[in-house]
Amino acid sequence: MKHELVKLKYEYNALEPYIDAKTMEIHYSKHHQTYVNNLNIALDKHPNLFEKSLDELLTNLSSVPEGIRTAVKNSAGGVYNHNFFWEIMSQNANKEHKGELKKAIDSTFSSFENFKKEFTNCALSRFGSGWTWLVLNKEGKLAIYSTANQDSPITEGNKPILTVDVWEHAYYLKYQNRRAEYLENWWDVVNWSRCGELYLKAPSN
Ligand code: MN3
Repeated sequence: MKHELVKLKYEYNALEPYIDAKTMEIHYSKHHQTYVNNLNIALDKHPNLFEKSLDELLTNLSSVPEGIRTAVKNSAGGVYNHNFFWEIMSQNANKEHKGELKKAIDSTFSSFENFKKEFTNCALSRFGSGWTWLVLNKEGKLAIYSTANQDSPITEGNKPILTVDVWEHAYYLKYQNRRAEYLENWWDVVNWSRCGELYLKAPSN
C-alpha cells in the first residue's frame, strides 16, 4: 500500500501567532507531501517494501536495497519526523505539564528551565538543516540531541519524546533568519500531555 500524508489534527491557523497559517500550509501540504511522494517513488522500484511501516524501514535501513537506501532514509525520515512534529504541537498547549515526564526532566537536567535552555541551545547550534530531539535513549535515559537533514532518531534506537524542526522552511516566512525567536515562541505550542504519554509508552521506560 502506498504511503499517504497523515491528516493534520488541527487547522493551519491553530498554532497562530507562534506558527503562522501560511507556514503550516506550505510545510504540511508541500514539504511534507513531497517526502511522502518521494518515498513512494523510491519504493516503486522495490514494491515488496510497501508492506513495511515507516518504523520498520527506518529501524532497519541496512535491509533496504542499496540503490534506494539513501532515498528511503531521506524520504521515510522526512515523513516520520513531520508526522511526529505535528503530533507534539497543539493549540491547547498546556505549559503546566505534570507527571512522570516532568519528574524525569527535572532529575535529568536539574530543572525544567535548564532543560529548555539546553534543548534551545542544541537547536540553535544545528548547522544547516535538521532537527533537535528529546529522546529516551537505549539506556533508558532522557537525552537531548540533534539530527542532520531528515535523519530520524529511531534509526539509532532512540525513542522520540519531543522534537523541533529547524529547517528554514519551518520558520522562514514569519521569522526569516531569526531562529532564536522561532524557538522561543515554539515552546508555547508544545503539547506536553502528548509528550508525557509518549514517555510513559516508551518501551525502555
Ligand atoms: Mn520540515
